[in-house]
Amino acid sequence: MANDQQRLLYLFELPQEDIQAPRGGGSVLFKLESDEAPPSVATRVGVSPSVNLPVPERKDVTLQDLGTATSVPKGSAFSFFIASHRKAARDLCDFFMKTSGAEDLMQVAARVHGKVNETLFVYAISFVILRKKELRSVRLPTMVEVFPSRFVPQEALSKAQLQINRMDPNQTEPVIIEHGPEFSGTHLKPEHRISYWREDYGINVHHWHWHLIYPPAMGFDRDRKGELFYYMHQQVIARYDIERLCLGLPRVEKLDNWRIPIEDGYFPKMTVSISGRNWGSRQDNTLPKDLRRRELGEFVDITDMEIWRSRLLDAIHQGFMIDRNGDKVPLRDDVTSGKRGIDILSEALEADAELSVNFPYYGDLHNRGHDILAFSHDPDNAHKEEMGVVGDLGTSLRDPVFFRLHKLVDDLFQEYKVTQPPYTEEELFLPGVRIEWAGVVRGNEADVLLTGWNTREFEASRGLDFSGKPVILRLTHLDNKPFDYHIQINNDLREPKEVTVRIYLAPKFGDREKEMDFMEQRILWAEMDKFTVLLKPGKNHVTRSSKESSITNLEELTFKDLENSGPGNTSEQDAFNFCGCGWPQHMLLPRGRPEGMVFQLFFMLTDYAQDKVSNPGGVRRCANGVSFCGMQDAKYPDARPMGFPFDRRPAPLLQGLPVNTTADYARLGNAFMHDITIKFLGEKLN
Ligand code: CUO
Repeated sequence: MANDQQRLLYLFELPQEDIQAPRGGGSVLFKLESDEAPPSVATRVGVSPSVNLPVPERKDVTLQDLGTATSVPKGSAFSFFIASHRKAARDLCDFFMKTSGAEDLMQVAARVHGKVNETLFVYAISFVILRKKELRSVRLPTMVEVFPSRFVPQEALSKAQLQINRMDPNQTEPVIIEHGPEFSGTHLKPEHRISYWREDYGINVHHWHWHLIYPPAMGFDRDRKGELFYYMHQQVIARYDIERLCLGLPRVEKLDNWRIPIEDGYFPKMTVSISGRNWGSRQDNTLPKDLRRRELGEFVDITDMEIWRSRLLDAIHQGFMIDRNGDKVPLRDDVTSGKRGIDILSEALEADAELSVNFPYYGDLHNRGHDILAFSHDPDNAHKEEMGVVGDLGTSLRDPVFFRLHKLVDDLFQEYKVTQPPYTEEELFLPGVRIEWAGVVRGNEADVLLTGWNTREFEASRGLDFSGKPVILRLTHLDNKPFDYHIQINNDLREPKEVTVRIYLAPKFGDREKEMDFMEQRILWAEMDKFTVLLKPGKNHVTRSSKESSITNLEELTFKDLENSGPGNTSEQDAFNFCGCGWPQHMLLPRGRPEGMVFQLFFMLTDYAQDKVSNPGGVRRCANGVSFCGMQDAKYPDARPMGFPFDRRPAPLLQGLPVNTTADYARLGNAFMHDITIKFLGEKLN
């Protein structure tokens, strides 16, 4: 008898093949009762299935019930940035949400499979699994295995197929596809030097997963959803800029002039699916143009983008937005509704058409920005070309232009942030608690951290059919050696004190190889960890492993992991799907340099009594990705603004002295700064 995990897991396998094709290496078969199994697929593998998933006829599943879900053509790209595609997703998710329990969802989804776009299908079943309480024990397999063609060039996949065509039919050894660290281009173009980072599977999977949890216009809101859109993307930009500094590249420039060509092109070399449709390529120096994709209902003028940006800037500088009734909506935190100024701004900027205070007026700057860029090579469909990768949630970080667009978005958020009053000394200081020393230790060595390459294997043959043969993807990625933070803290109070420990990392020197002032370094600080600790009176030695980071997700679950995971209903697994979101652990540290690069760690303790967020019904703790992804069925577990204390201008005076650099914050006893070195070994880490 199949368990919930098995019932739903195989809906993710071979998304482009007939639902009755054997899955699980031939051991699993969806059997659509009353339909004839297509013999070509059912008999090809020649293994008799051990798990049969019977799917009775469902008269309640008709094409009409799917609304606009069938409007996205099969085999083509699906983009959450396109309004008509979002509507299709909403319709399909609403339909799947009406099911009750894993068996019902499996039957309905199996009947819908093959009738809608493949990416849309996977998006919708993932969305529903994440939101249905009764499906909390079901985990999602990694996108790398569901859609391998989003992670490696088509050439590599075709080579594997050719190899299979030529090999002895009795061979059972898998074919191995090696990929990286040389990715989409040569070093003739400086931007290619950082392609190992942009094309990393983990950060692209993270981005897909994050947007699955926080989608716009899907008929729901979440605590601090807008603020998290700002913060998660701000941190991605900060980390990208840090990586660029490691490589001697200048920091990314915002795309604020849509009337000049975009210098850097991007050639993904990948296909959307087995349909053979290629992701669109953008030549160097492509001029963005008004978008006229009639088949998608997408019409945007460059002028619209300029007007929307200008209106958003007006709102930021005036301190209020104007709603559809013409009333002012102040851009400040509202205690009654729980909405913060940053949420209001973010929902108008992202934009969430349902949550924006005035969608027709403030427009759709960020989503449409993705669209204009994704179609800049064929804005009017004259060439019938597919969108570029920047239009897809699971591939957009591959393209350098993603970061230029999101730098523009972040620039608007920062414009708002600098209008906010700096934190007062009272908000920053925690009397009675002092950090005596803090740093990092790896093995026997203090303050030197190491990065290098590593590999991770995935089964490409779970997502694509290679004539029923196993094919393994061996992906090279940046990695780091685990380390521990050590923090010595004196609690001078007479009683125990619970504190939040906040840890950030930034390069010590900017692109001019000079120490940065507070404002320059402010937006480069990358959050590394945030946790609570109970300090006893007197001396405390706190240690924390880098693997416990509040931003990271430790593992990508493969089909194999999930097949071996048992019934999948233990309490730790309960919160997993949500927590499965997070920055990849292997990308926790920036690369550094072969000769070593100096970074600064910033530690700060704040009063947990003030940071605490009450969550009625108790909090579902999970170790993964909380800072970037929040928590399931719970409020974001930190009352302070995200990015605190670096999200605002510095306090002009601290303890009576001016603040010029971050080191001036470390004058407070509850903060501490420490230099460390990150060395890139350039070889495979053991
Ligand atoms: Cu995540 Cu633009 O929001 O890609």
